[in-house]
Amino acid sequence: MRKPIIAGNWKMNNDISETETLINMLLPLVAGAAAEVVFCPTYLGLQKAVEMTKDSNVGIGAQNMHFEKNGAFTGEISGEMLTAIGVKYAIIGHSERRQTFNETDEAVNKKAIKALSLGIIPIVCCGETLAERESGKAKAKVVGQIEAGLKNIDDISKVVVAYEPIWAIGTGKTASKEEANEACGWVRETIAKMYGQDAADKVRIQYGGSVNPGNVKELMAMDNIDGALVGGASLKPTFSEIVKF
Ligand code: G2H
Repeated sequence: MRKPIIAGNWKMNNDISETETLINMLLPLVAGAAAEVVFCPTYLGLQKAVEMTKDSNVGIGAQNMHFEKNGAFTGEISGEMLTAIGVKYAIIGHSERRQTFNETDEAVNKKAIKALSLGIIPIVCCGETLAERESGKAKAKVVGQIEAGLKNIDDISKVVVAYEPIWAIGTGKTASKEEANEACGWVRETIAKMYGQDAADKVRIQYGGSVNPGNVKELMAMDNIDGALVGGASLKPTFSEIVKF
């Protein structure tokens, strides 16, 4: 059985003191959740977040990481720096990073491999644009991202994949549970071709894109959906309703 994993992607929201306030508010509310719960604040809030959650059921994740250890990479943070402060997860290849910061499948792959080598669980994102969905190219896009982004992985069972259709991100538009499940199925099928069915059956696949307390239950009931990557709704007290779906 795959343990559900629900992660809050706080994106570029909350300074350190707001991060502290949000954690203080959410911690008691998410306590006792059956799902694995992850908060992903900004880089600036990570250390505080790790300290504040150390005796709780919440793990802390970064929203990105570089694949090199150190060097002339202005503005970047390495996986080694994250593990040094106790960060346990890293979102990799979110569509906002792919679109706004030109992150490629090749970089996603290097980051995923590096994260795993350090014991960080990578949450690797994939998903198609509206134009790709409308022109029947959604499956090809998702399969291509998984083939390129998840090649040469030693232990695929540790990887978490987030399927996030770009047209459903922050738009209030959610993929139907059937559409979401079908696409998560493409992800599992591709991983099965690459690493075998047994390994693919262990990989947790999240759906992301306007997940909220009202739609989480039906999404989580689908056989290929093992969790959620939640943006806007993870900044509110009702995030607890999502993790306790
Ligand atoms: C998709 C999601 C979180 P939201 O980006 O990764 O954001 O839930 O606001 O659509």
